[in-house]
Parts: sequence; structure tokens; C-alpha cells
Amino acid sequence: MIKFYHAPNSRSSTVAIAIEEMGLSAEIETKIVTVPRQDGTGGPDAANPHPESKVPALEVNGSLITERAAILALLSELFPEAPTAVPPGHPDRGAFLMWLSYYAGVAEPLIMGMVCEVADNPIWVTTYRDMPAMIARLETALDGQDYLLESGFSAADLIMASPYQWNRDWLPKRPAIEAWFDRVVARPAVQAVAARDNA
Ligand SMILES: N[C@@H](CCC(=O)N[C@@H](CS)C(=O)NCC(=O)O)C(=O)O
Repeated sequence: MIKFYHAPNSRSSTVAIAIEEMGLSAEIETKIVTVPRQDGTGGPDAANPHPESKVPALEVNGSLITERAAILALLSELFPEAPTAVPPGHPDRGAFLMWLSYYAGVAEPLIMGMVCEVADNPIWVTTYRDMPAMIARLETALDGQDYLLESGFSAADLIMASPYQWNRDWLPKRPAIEAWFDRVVARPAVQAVAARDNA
């Protein structure tokens, strides 16, 4: 059986929500582990196989997969018939992979750079560009559609919305982006995982 290593209210919550959206709770066993928290609580967990003791991690047939973008892409491949899956061959597969990679390689560094106030460093700007570029990209994608993919909601929305679930103050104050975020967080799977994570 596939094992998913999860720490409530962390980056692994994105994967927990995807599992809920895809109806995979019976196929994937969730193991709760601890991680060090910013408030000094928690700590590395000996039961967590992640090489850096982080979450998420997924064990599939003896392989260990880390990184949300990779895990979310893999879930769609392993369970192509699941609701909200964007498997190989799907017309939006390329756009799906693009958003997952864009989040990991550009959007998260940009948002963390903004939060840590290093995003005006010239190396940062030439590597990741800037927040207006990310905002423009989101607004263009959401012009005339409710979610990032033309075919509808997917884990691309989950990963791109994930930092703002942590802190809504970081959300760009743009009507289309705020409406998209509200749609994402109103989804029953997001609510269900939040309730479980907070229990
Ligand atoms: N790029 C990774 C980041 C994983 C990550 O940083 N996870 C945090 C949870 S919010 C963690 O486990 N931190 C514990 C630590 O740094 O020891 C992903 O998106 O999956």
C-alpha cells in the first residue's frame, strides 16, 4: 500500500487535500509525523523516511518520493481515473506540469523572498522576476475561467493557493485572484483536511 507522511497544517496538507479530492483515502495510508515548527515545538520524527525529515513524503512500491510538485504529478499518473486527476494524455497535462513546476521553481521562492524581504536583490529578480509578473500570470490564467486549468479544478490550484492558506495577508489584492482563492478554500476537501489538521 502507498504510504503518505503528513504533518498537520504544513506543506503536506496540500497533498492531504489532493488525496481527499481524488477519493484515495482507501488506497493511500496516511502516517502522521512531527516536524520542527517555527514556534519551537515539534521536531524531526524517527518514523519519517524523508531524507531531510520534512513532509510530504510518499512511499510507493519501495520508492520514496518527496516534493509536492512531484507527488501531485505522480498521483494523477497512478490514479488516472480519480476525480480531478490530470494524467498523461489529458489535454491539460502540459499546463498541469507547468503550474506544478512554476510553483516549486518560481512562485514559492518569490513569495518567500517577499516575506523574508530579500526579493529586491538583483540576483533574486533576474532568477525569479517579481511579484507583478506572478500576479499578471495568475490573472491571465484566470481570465474567463474559475481555475488555472481550462478543464477545471486540479492540484495545480491547490499548490498555487497553498501559501495563502498559511497566510491570507500574502494573497495579491486582485479581484480575480481573491475570487479564485475563495473558490479553492471553499471546496469540501479543503475544509475536511483543515478540520482534521486542526483536530
Ligand atoms: N519543496 C518541499 C518543501 C518541504 C518542506 O519544506 N516541508 C516543511 C513543512 S512546511 C518541513 O517539513 N519542514 C521541516 C524541516 O525543515 O525540518 C515541498 O514542497 O514538498
